[in-house]
Amino acid sequence: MTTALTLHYHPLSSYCQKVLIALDELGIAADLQLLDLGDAAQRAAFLALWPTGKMPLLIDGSRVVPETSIIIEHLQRHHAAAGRVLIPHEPDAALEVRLWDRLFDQYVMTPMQAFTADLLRPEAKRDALNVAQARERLASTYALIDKHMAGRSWAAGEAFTMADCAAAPALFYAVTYLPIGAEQTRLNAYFERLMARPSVARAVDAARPWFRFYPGHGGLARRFFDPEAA
Ligand SMILES: N[C@@H](CCC(=O)N[C@@H](CS)C(=O)NCC(=O)O)C(=O)O
Repeated sequence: MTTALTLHYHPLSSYCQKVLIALDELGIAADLQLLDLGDAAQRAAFLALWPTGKMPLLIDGSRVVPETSIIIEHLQRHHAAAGRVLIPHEPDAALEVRLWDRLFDQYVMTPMQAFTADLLRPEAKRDALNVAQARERLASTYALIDKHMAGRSWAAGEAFTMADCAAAPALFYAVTYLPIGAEQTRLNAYFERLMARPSVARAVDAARPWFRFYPGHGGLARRFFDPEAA
């Protein structure tokens, strides 16, 4: 374990959760720096560090490491506890993990974020067409994942990988906008398997105090929002 790492993050952010889950799975300790992009001074300082302004951002000594999939590869390569792996060493198996990581980012996270972005806009600026397209994209990706999960425990096979780190927060928030169909039994089972994973459950626990600020919290199941009352 090392403590020379700093992660700029927010516990509510889906992409930050992706990396929190990876840190946990790889057995790595990092100094977690809460980032409030709504604060002008913090935003300016963060933009100076990394101009896309997207979190999370890993600082490893003098290295600035952006983009979640790159952060996770970096963490595995340089800091993972012995025997911990989220991207297999075998090249074809690694490619499958990168494929599903990318599919979850592009086709679940992105449409899910479109719903959130729309809710954050003033009523007059909302874009019904954009939201309808996001819903269609999510629906077609749910169908793809449901089919893909036949005979699999995790997105890329029998081991929990980076692809599952991406899937967990992406699906966690996506279902608040578009619930998984009852007939999508494999996707439903995968969702439950993800939520039961201790690293994922810990990321959800860390986010819970912030859930009331999540624009889609009306769709959040009571067992996540307020487990005591569920
Ligand atoms: N491709 C990026 C996406 C990161 C991302 O979208 N982060 C969101 C939070 S979940 C963010 O920083 N949003 C703030 C903004 O866009 O101002 C990655 O994988 O790191």
